[in-house]
Amino acid sequence: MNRKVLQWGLLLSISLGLVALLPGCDKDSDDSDGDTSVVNKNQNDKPNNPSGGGNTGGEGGSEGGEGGGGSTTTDQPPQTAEALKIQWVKIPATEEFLMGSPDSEPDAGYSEKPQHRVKLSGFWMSATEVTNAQYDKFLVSLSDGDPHKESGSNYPGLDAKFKGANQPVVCVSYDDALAFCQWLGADLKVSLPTEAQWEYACRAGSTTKYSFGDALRKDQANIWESIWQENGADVTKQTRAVAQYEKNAFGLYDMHGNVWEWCSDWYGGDYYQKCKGEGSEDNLTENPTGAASGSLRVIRGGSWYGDVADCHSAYRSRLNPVARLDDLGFRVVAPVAP
Ligand SMILES: [Ca+2]
Repeated sequence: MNRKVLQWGLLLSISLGLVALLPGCDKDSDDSDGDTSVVNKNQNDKPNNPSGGGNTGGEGGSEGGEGGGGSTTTDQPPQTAEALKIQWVKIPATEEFLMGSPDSEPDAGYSEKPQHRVKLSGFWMSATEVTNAQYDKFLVSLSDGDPHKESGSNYPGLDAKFKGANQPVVCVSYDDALAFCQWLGADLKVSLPTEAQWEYACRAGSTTKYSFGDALRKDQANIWESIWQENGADVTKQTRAVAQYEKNAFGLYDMHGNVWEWCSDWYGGDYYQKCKGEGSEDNLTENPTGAASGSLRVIRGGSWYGDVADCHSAYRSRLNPVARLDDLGFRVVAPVAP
């Protein structure tokens, strides 16, 4: 598989020496051909034709004052501040879903196997990636010198093309993302999704490679293969406003592509093998939370800079939690009240 290096040059990043692994570059021993050359992206592919309109589509919006902090009930979404306009989608509990990739999947890394049975409680999830508009409200609440102050749209050197109000926030570390969750209101218990929650939500009942089947069209996600045209001209590849592409069966947008999304789990390359072998007697793992410890956090879903193969529903990647990249953001979840 022809892998590529994430925008090292581009980036800012900031984090030279800090990123242990690159999104889209699965370094598992049997999953890498060692090719880390930058792929010369073809910018002359067929223009996409985004579908799905510009409105998020969760069940119910959000209520309450700035900063949230109200209670959550089974039927009510988390009471995050109305001004934030977080659209919450209720993800139903499942007695079982099959997590991971089958042995027959050619794009699967070894860490995606074996497929194993997972049981999950219901939860709320934001219909979209957290946007700059939402994250900026958090930024302005911070005091000078706060360690999160230079994240998101405040990130030094971040190109203006990533700062649109409805584009997903980028250049947020794992801790930045957690701090945003806590700022929403401690009572709401908003957090990053576990990897199992993320994959279940992405699949939305599908058992195929992508939410939409075994192939992903260029017009169904913002990935490298997608080309945008606005006002009759090609547009530079970058993040795109959330909810411009097709939503999945749960009503979630951009689970494939746009930006990678932080998950709460420590990454463990052999974690699925342990789930398969150490679950209950029938190998059913309930509400898994990832490896007990580690140095890398899981990221999911691929990005505008990633290939179509790197954004399939079961694809796993991971990063040093301090990384701040221009194709990495997050979405949020909250528990459903009993
Ligand atoms: Ca995404």
